[in-house]
Amino acid sequence: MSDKSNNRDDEQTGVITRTVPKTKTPSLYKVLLLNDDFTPMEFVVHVLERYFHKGREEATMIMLHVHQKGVGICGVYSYDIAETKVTQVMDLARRHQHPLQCVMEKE
Ligand code: TYC
Repeated sequence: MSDKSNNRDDEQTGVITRTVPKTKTPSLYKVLLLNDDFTPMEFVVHVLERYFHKGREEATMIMLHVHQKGVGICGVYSYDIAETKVTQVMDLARRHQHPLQCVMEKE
């Protein structure tokens, strides 16, 4: 840590104040859906509407993209939000016994 003792407080009171900013911009994470042969298309559209706040049209476009290309982006979030989305999707898929896979990936 490269603190400099060049603050005026130092001369006047002997108190050394931190001059190096400590903040970091938070990393962002993509939440991805993976294709499989069994999860119904309508279920994937529902997931995109419910957890990623997509309208029916955009949700259908993303679902078809995943169906054709194998993977697609649902959204980009901070770590905690992305993790929650992945858990919610995986939980719903498991409850409906669909093999749908949802993962997160650092941007
Ligand atoms: N491939 C699936 C089907 O033909 C549909 C599907 C789309 C599954 C997207 C998963 O992430 C997915 N029923």
